[in-house]
Amino acid sequence: MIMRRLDALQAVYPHLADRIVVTIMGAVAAELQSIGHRPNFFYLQHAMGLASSLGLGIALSRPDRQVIVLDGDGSILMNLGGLTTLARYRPRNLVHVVFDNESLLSVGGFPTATSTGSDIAGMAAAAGVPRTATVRTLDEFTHAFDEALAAGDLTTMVAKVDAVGPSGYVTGLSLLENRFEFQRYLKATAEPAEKK
Ligand SMILES: Cc1ncc(C[n+]2csc(CCOP(=O)(O)OP(=O)(O)O)c2C)c(N)n1
Repeated sequence: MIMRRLDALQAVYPHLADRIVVTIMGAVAAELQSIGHRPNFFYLQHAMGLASSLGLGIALSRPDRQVIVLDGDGSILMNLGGLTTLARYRPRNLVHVVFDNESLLSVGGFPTATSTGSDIAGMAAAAGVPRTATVRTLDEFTHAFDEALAAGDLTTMVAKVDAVGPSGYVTGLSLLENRFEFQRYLKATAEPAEKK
């Protein structure tokens, strides 16, 4: 049986409590919220492909914190150059998780290039990302995730998941509320000298 993204999220949810989390929009954002929203979670709307770039900026400006990016195959395929920028700056506090369901699930389920063999972990490695992996089972996923948190280096891990999503995509959290709450969270947890 193919791993479900919701199960993967549930398995690592406790590790997200005290880390900065950025997700893409759509299915993964709704699934994470269904487990439980937190002020340290930001769901990047509309700007498809740029969650890893936003995560890069946060990771570079907050070296004191670990940043987790929850990405999708369709999204990162729209921003492959982002992998080269990630590798160039190599934030050691960034864990980039790509849930690869081989589909643009959130807009109706159109097959992406990973369904015909494109290898995102391979592309990340070729871009220069020092730690990469592709995992297929929940055990492999939780193990690779724990290792990435402990490694203290930039990791892109691709989790092959089933192309199933939540029953609905609209949640009770508005885009602006999330934006301001997340900004307040980052400011409140910054070192005193950084507070402005
Ligand atoms: C630039 C841009 N193009 C298209 C869209 C529409 N769109 C929103 S989510 C999505 C699919 C995302 O696919 P993927 O990253 O594989 O995640 P999944 O939905 O499969 O979880 C698309 C095409 C968008 N938001 N921005």
